Amino acid sequence: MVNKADSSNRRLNAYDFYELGMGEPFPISAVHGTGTGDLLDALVASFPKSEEPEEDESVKIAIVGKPNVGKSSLLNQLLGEERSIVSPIPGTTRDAIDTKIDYEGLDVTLIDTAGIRRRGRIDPGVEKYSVLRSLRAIERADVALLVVDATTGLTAQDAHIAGFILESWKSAVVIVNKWDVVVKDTYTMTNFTHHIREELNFMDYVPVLFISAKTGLRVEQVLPMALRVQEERLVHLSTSQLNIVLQNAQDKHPAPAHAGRQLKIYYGTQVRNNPPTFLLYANEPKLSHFTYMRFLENELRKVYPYLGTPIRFVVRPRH
Ligand SMILES: Nc1nc2c(ncn2[C@@H]2O[C@H](COP(=O)(O)OP(=O)(O)OP(=O)(O)O)[C@@H](O)[C@H]2O)c(=O)[nH]1
Ligand SMILES: [Mg+2]
Repeated sequence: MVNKADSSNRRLNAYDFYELGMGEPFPISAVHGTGTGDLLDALVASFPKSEEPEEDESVKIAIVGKPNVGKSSLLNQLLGEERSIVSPIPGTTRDAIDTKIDYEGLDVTLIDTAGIRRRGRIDPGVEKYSVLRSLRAIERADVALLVVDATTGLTAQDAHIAGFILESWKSAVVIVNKWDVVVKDTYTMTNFTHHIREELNFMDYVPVLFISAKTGLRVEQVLPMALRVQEERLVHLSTSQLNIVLQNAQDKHPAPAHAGRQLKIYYGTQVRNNPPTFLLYANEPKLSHFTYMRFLENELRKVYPYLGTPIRFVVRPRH
């Protein structure tokens, strides 16, 4: 770190410090703040990447969704007591609240979060902070309960949160709340499910529950479903099972050729779980286009559904 690098002249000279042989010099000014961002980036990049699980071994379930959809009401129903503040003013819960419970002998942490506002509509200050807390809650969780409001239908903002859950490789259950106020006929639930499947077509493996956090309707199904989805993260598929799927899929529908070249997957193996991650060896990984990988994923899910859980393919070359 080369301090007091205030003028552009000094900034240039700072590079003389390369000669010290102590690695890259960072010209900064502690007074003016110049260069400190780069220094921080480099510092953070040098931290060891810890994959170690938190000491807390409990199953972590985050309750996420837009403001006012009923996240805190759901938490209260799950706990059977008024633990977090329920109010009709959007954005009441500013911080994530962790509640540890013992569910039939299993340690579970429920994380109630502040609502996630759509990007660009976040007020500065506290609102922004609470959004970051929500996204962090998803990162800390194993399973996210995505609570949506039945009275408004699924919005772009809900889909955005779902996208974030998927990007973080977390499992999800969609909870359609306030089902008590919906005027229903025989088809309402089917139509609503269809609507969700369409809007969240990148996540068609998620289970959907229709509940009322107010009346308690089907709330008793929420935790069993969340825990079932969590177990799917730990499923291990044998190499032989996986290769049968890969072979059959390619026989049924070979990868389309691009400029005369065609992806050929030779074999695969599950290298990780939580979530299930498959290493596939192929002739040319760069030929693995999204649509074909999606097809393979769907074929795999026909054999093992991985309810509510994303699965990951990593394609490597084998010459
Ligand atoms: N009719 C009906 N109203 C509900 C239901 N669940 C919640 N509400 C109402 O919706 C409003 C918001 O509920 P909260 O539980 O505070 O919502 P939240 O998602 O935690 O809101 P923020 O923390 O502010 O993001 C309150 O007026 C609740 O009474 C439900 O199932 N049915
Ligand atoms: Mg709340």
